[in-house]
Amino acid sequence: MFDSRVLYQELREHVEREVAPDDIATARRDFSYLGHAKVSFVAPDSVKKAVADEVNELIDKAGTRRDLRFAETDYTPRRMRNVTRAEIADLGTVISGIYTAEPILRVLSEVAGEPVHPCPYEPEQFVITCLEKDGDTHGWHWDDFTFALVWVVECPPVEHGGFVQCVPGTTWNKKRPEINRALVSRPIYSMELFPGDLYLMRTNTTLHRVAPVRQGRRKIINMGYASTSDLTRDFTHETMDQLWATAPAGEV
Ligand SMILES: O=C(O)CCC(=O)C(=O)O
Ligand SMILES: [Fe+2]
Repeated sequence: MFDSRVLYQELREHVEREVAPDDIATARRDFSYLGHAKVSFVAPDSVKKAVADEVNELIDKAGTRRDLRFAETDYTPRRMRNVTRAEIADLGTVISGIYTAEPILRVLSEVAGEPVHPCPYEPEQFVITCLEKDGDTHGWHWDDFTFALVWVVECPPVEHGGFVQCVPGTTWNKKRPEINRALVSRPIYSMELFPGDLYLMRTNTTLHRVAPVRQGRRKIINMGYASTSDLTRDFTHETMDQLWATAPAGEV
């Protein structure tokens, strides 16, 4: 049986003893220039393994296929299997505990250069995504809230897709998303990822996507976080609300 107190203790000790000021300084610089940074040093292997075990279990238990496109992101494709925040909180224990863990919030705030808060809108707090079929992709989009921390559980070699691409310094006009305009206006950065990696992205001003997977599987958990200014802003949540309201496409 999983003991969340032991895991929390390991996380706290890891952050206190193993995270070097240089790791944070490098990530902070990348994050401010590029809108994203690898932060794989945030958690020890024991925590990554506990998160990965829960992700694998919940995909098998509750994963739902989706095949959607939204006007608000220029109809870019979302072809994937998901487990929602509500399902993760109901069926799991590790992820919801780690999400609000103070040592993680502290490191993320240092990398971001500003306070990072749990997301006040529950459906965007965390979501599991599995890309498993030829052509599965999380197409170009922005997120509503400022930050996302992505834990990579499984990822195919870059030759088979599944890497992340992003365009920092872009903003989301939901009525006129003009994604192709953003793509030709600024440099696109691509990030190779491996199982056990974590990355932080400024997702409200960084257009991003996961390149289509051709072979193999890609499993992640995305944790969304708010900036201080998000906490006092009014949001609309079209894409998330549609994502979870839509009847599942195909098999479970
Ligand atoms: O799978 C990824 O690396 C990114 C996921 C993402 O952008 C999202 O869930 O909004
Ligand atoms: Fe996203």
